[in-house]
Amino acid sequence: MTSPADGRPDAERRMLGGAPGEPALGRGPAPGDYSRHDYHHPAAGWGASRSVAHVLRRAGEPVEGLRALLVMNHEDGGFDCPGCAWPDDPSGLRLDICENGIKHATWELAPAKADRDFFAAHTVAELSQWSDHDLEAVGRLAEPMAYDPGSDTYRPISWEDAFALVGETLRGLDSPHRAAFYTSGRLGNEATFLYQLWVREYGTNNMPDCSNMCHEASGRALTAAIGTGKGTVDLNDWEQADAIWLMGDNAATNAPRMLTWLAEADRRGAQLIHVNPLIEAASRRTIVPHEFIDMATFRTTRTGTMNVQVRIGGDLALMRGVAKAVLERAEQTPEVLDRDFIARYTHGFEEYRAAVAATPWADLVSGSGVEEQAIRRLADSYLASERVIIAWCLGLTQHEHGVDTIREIVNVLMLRGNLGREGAGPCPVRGHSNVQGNRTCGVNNRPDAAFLDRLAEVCGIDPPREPGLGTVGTIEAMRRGEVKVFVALGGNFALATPDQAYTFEALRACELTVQVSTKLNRSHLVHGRRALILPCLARTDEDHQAGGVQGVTVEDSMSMVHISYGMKPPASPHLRSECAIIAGMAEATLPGSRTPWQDYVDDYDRVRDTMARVLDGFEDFNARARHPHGFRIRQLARERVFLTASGRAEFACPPLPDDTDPGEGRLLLTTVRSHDQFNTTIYSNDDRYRGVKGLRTIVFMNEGDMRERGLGEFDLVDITSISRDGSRRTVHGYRAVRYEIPPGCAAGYMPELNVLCGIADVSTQSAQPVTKHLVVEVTPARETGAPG
Ligand SMILES: Nc1nc2c(c(=O)[nH]1)N[C@H]1C(S)=C(S)[C@@H](COP(=O)(O)OP(=O)(O)OC[C@H]3O[C@@H](n4cnc5c(=O)[nH]c(N)nc54)[C@H](O)[C@@H]3O)O[C@H]1N2
Ligand SMILES: Nc1nc2c(c(=O)[nH]1)N[C@H]1C(S)=C(S)[C@@H](COP(=O)(O)OP(=O)(O)OC[C@H]3O[C@@H](n4cnc5c(=O)[nH]c(N)nc54)[C@H](O)[C@@H]3O)O[C@H]1N2
Ligand SMILES: [Mo]
Repeated sequence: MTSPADGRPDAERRMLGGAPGEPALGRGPAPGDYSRHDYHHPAAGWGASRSVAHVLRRAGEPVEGLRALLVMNHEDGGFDCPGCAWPDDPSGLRLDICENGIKHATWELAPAKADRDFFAAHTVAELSQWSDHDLEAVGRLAEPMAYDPGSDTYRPISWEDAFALVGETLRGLDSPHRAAFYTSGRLGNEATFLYQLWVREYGTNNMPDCSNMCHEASGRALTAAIGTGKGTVDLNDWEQADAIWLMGDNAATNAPRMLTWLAEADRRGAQLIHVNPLIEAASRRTIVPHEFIDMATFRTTRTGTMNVQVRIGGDLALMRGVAKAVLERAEQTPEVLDRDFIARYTHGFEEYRAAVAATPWADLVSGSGVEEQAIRRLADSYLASERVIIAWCLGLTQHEHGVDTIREIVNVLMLRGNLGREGAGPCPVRGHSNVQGNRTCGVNNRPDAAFLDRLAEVCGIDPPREPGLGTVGTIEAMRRGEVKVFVALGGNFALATPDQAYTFEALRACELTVQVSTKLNRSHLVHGRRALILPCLARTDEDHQAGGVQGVTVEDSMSMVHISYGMKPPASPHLRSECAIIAGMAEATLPGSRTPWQDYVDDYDRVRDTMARVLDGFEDFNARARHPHGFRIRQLARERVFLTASGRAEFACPPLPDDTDPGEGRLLLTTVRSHDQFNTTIYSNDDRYRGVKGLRTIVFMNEGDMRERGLGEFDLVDITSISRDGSRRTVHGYRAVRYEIPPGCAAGYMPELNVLCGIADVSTQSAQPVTKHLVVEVTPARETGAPG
């Protein structure tokens, strides 16, 4: 294979936006023509179908692709879509697939062309100049590889030698805390359990995960408020709700199967409220993809009844405003509050009422960027709806005040008893297909004592009790030389994390980096002194072990657990399952271990039997996982049993954020996904619903903010972020694009713009990087380079 066309010697620098006067290179395919138009079509529907046809053609495996799709998310013998965590339809009536799930599954179905010949032909220095799209587009990884510094290439290594290297290096460290073990939310429950068992038997809780960048704030807020880190609603509730609020979520792109449920809610007259600085596609209309008559006749259904264009970081003030309007109304009409619920089940109401009363409307309006009248209209809608679900995603979590904002959502819900009853409740929309299951099954750098006690008792190990490092803590510790071995079970740590300059140095300072992956990515090129790439089976691959074909379980956003089987022969005969790779590393690390690692790998039922004894709600796991739709982990808060210190659901009175005004001449920048990417996996440079074609290195800006800076459409700009610690970072050669976004706000794409998030820019509430809340200056590009 030859090098992609744009393999210029400075491509890596330009991808990072580090070349003044030159248009930045995105991480997608080599840029060509670009354009922008207004998108007026409904979400999903025929635009999605065309896009799917294109993806299948490009994959060159339309038959495999189609066969895979037909069993995706099906109750019997299907595999769980490796994309997002939106639940499957329990009625089985709907063809439960979506455009982006199809893109995702076909991307995984690629042949294993990243093999020894490929790696022999390309040095790491050369591959570093390839775009991230081109790296993944090589195909699936074929066999284990080890980095050879002499030739600057990856060379084949046997599985046994690879495991021995991991074992020796870990055993040679002076403390288990010198190693960190990352997970991305794709890992099935069984492998998750074995992974944390290995790490804790070895002796550390250094288990950073993608949740540390994703919904950590949701978990912490809900645990404090209602005694569970998860949402309480399921799809039944979605079918019963009179109002669904969707805050900080681009559902048409990131959870497209939700559109079906929004459309159905509209048909029964529910209020559908979208709170977002951008008017996203899900707030308009959709053609429900499984309704073939609608598809054929272009009949659309509404998926939004009200848009509230909040300013970036203004959600807490907005929700406080809703509470204020509700409490004001209650002075005349006390019945608008659910007094019985408040009295029987909650704690702290009077304090909250006083705090709300003391907050002037002017602060709520300036904090949210929404007029008082509009906030009152939102409150009227809230009061007019008997059963309300509030759902949210990253637009709320990746802020300094993420935890407080979610506490405020729970406050508002509790005022009218919208918690623990049908059709109502809080609903975090999770990201990766099994990110929720990872936490349930023990991946957590701050495990609770009860879980560790059970693990110790059932598995006969002595787990460490002190909290371990999360994602940002791990980067800092690697950079200081305190963590020397970094193991990643999936994901793309180098790119998904903030502050690439700093993070790359941190990874390069390691003695050993180990990446268990399906496809080549940046994290294989930014590596330690020694480095391994260990290729694993993907969700779509059949998994054969001594005990026969194995399935793995996953948990969706609504706590449903079910089993998933691969449906095609493995991409390469040299791949191993994640369970087998973990067991191999564990045996090499812990020679005296009494854990039956090989027995677990032979038959995953044995892992599930152990899990059933350790994890709450997993009784009879093997049998229940095989029910047609699996089972739901019992949610006590749904039954109004609150495992908080007071035994009640807690009102909270967080102060209003003081960081909504970025300062004179500055903007708040939020980083989002385009329609054609899955996190760091970039399929194309298009963003269909936002009307962008062919370009990812853009910044969406308010027209007035552009005028003030003398900027026209597509003008080249430099973006400089001002970090909390005062340090500055610049990306050069982006292009300004006019967009309907509140003044003072701007948006651009992750992972390109992660460069701008300083390592210090971390929420003190959740330890999450504040990637939806960067303070920036946007200026015309310093030198005008060649027209791009
Ligand atoms: N196709 C596809 N599906 C995915 C993913 C993917 O990359 N591609 N990623 C998966 C993962 S891991 C996750 S976590 C989810 C992510 O799903 P989303 O949370 O939808 O992801 P983002 O693209 O980051 O979009 C954040 C949304 O929040 C809005 N927003 C930004 N700042 C604010 C704010 O201050 N307030 C409010 N109210 N809104 C704001 C943005 O305009 C955008 O609509 O999707 C999952 N599903
Ligand atoms: N600026 C900014 N940064 C963000 C975010 C943001 O909104 N803005 N969002 C954050 C969020 S929500 C998340 S979840 C993280 C995502 O962070 P990660 O989860 O670390 O990143 P992904 O891009 O999902 O990882 C993709 C890689 O996973 C590997 N992979 C795919 N399938 C499998 C599998 O089945 N098994 C194994 N072992 N490997 C597999 C492939 O090699 C692929 O290259 O990014 C975070 N970073
Ligand atoms: Mo995520």
